[in-house]
Amino acid sequence: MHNKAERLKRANPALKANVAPELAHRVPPGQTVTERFPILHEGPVPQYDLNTWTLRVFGEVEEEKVFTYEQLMALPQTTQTNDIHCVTRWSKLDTTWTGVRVADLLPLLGVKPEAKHVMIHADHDYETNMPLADFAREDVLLAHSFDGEPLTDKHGWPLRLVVPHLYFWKSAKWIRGIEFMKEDRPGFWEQNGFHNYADPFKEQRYSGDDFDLPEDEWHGKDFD
Ligand SMILES: Nc1nc2c(c(=O)[nH]1)N[C@H]1C(S)=C(S)[C@@H](COP(=O)(O)O)O[C@H]1N2
Ligand SMILES: [Mo]
Repeated sequence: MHNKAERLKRANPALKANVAPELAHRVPPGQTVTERFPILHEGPVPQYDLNTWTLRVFGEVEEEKVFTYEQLMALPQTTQTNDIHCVTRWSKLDTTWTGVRVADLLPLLGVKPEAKHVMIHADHDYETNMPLADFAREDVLLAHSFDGEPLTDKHGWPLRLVVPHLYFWKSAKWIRGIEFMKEDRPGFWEQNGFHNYADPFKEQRYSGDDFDLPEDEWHGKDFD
């Protein structure tokens, strides 16, 4: 009986996910869909004054740049709807974000051809890395709003990254810097047992088998 259930799950992804069969292909293996919006991060929630908040662009660029919040808001704004997938096994479908597309910002940054990777710097001392090609994808957003409202403090106000095609830890909240790099370097979770690339459809959760994350921990967390 048990084995049959296991076989069925493998054969039919719709049984794996708690969603209608026509949505099942959007839910990566091992994920459960939630209507909630869990809140996950390390450390305290930062507070900012938008008059002094800045986003710094550095590393492999012609010259360092610092953007104010006002300057970013003056750039073309995009609203998009995408799914998000957290390594703690929740996925949320059809989340709507507004902000500046990285693809629209990149041409203004003078990125050197040697740059192949990026490190996203966020408060407090959070870092996450990805290939420049992934960062430059059309659906990667510097988001200031969720569902038409400014981000709540806990979800990353005033600015967070949204990288729909990778596990959600790559979508850094409270971002303050973008560093362009020749060589890859692991960020915070990538140094702490999480996969360096993090494709949810390939279940790239951890870099080794010995990593023991309580995968249901989000049930006990804050959410809205
Ligand atoms: N600055 C910062 N960004 C962060 C984190 C963090 O600890 N610090 N946690 C990451 C993780 S592990 C996840 S799952 C998502 C959670 O985003 P949410 O709280 O909006 O659901 O934020 C990511 N961004
Ligand atoms: Mo996470």
